[in-house]
Amino acid sequence: MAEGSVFTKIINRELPATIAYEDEEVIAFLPLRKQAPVHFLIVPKKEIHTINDVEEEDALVLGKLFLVAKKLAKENGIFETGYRLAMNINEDAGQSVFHLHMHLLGGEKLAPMLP
Ligand code: DGP
Repeated sequence: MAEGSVFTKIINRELPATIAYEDEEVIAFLPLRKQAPVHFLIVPKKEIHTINDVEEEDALVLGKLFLVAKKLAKENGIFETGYRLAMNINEDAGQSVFHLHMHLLGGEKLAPMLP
């Protein structure tokens, strides 16, 4: 897949987004359409397409996604009440942007994953 996912365009400021966090390796921003009152996308700047493509060298940045999630959960008042971290991988999971990302969802009672 060629470089230049929609998220890379956000990182490069070629597309607008509401950015909530950024450092050298990770960016977090609001999705186009929220699926919960609190919803962020937490994205490694390196254009890794899916979890299937991660390498040993990506371990640190993957860990950092969780640290950013925790920080955003705290800042958005859902640290104690609870939240969900989710990644969709490939077609059956409904992945639509092939630049690895973690969804942080919360701010309401989320639908159980095992009803
Ligand atoms: P997924 O289905 O897991 O691949 O999630 C893709 C997410 O990306 C979804 O929340 C919608 C969001 N998204 C897609 N295109 C854009 C965009 O151009 N800007 C922003 N901010 N979010 C986008």
